[in-house]
Amino acid sequence: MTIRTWQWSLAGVAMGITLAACGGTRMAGAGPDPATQAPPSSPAPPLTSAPGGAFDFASSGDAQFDSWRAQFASKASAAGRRTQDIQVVLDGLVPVEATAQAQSFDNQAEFVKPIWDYARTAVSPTRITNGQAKLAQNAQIFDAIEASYAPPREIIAAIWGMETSYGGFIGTDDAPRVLASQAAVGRRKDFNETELMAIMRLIEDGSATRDQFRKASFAGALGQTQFMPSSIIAYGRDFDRDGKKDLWTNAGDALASAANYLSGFGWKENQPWALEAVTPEGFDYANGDGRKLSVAAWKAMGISPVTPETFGSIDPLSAELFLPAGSYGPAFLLFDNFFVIKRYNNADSYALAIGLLADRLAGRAEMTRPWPSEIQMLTQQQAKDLQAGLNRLGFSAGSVDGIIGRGTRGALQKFQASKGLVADGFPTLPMLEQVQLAANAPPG
Ligand SMILES: [Ca+2]
Repeated sequence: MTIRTWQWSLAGVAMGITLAACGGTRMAGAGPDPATQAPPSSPAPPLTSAPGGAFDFASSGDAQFDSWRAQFASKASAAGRRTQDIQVVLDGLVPVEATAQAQSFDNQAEFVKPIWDYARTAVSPTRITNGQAKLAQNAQIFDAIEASYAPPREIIAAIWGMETSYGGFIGTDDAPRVLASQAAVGRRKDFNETELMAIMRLIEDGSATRDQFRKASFAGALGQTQFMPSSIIAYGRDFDRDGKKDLWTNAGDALASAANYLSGFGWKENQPWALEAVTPEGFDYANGDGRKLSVAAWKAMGISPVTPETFGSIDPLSAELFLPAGSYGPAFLLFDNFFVIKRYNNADSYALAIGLLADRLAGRAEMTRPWPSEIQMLTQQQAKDLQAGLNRLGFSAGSVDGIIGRGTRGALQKFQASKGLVADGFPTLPMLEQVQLAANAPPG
């Protein structure tokens, strides 16, 4: 969860700390798992420790990793973390192989599948059935959570279902290992180091044990509702009041934490996350450019929200028109709560899937307009080509990363409008060809 925007910033700042190499005795029982230990490089790098010799890490066999670890251990110590916690979190780590790690991130479903494939998978009949059963089994927990926090139970249940199949699979990666592996190569270094220090704090205050952090996602997210360590500190709840925020094995703790997180980011009670909207014939799709208007204003433009139930008067609410499949599929009016869901995972497809699953868990009907089935989506390389072409033409699509987000869609809409095409901002193969044709045309 939380800030899964994988624009890895190279935030590494040379720390300029010179550490004295020194030999040391290994602590008994603190060695790396022999099954995962990489063979030592030749010559093996020396053991390193902080000034004063407070730390004693076994070499990982990766000099860059060992160097980063020694520097980070000193930094954590200077920040007030206890030596024993620094030692237990960082010792025995062997970095994740760079290629395996990159593949994990490249395979993030949010950015590879068409949004409707993602939504279809996310809102599968099995997940709806299981979710309804979980809501029934945990009715008392959900009653109490709904009474204390703003979001409705179906939204919390949808997050639970999406993140870990309702607690069925919480991950098998070691959070310190995956966070450290990224930090050591300078990927989102500040972010990952902050999360490592949060792990040390959680161990220090007795909230969790080192072993619990061995059950994480490949990105270091933890427990049944997949919190990053710093989010456990900031938003975690001890629902059953046993003194621990146990998001791993206690469903109440995990669900109350998720509800508290969404409340903290401003969930508005009794407002929808989105409503499906029917667009009129001849609608100007350029209005779906991220602008926010009142529902009353959208209605005046011929947009009809499909309102399965009353949320009170929605006319004054501010909403954005979202056309995830352009002119080829359903349209939505997005309300503030949609953007609160994105604080959990910053992808439109994720927030859409959570909302649609929650709607089904609440017993609402399927969308009136189906997702398209016959459109060929762009590959990631073609998406990059589209972005590069739009940038070249002066329609700013932002960074050429192959991720079709709002920036790319907005730029494509401007291009389409300039050519007198249906300006729906939807990237199809024929649209890429048009952009490339224009971008490669000789000037003048
Ligand atoms: Ca608890």
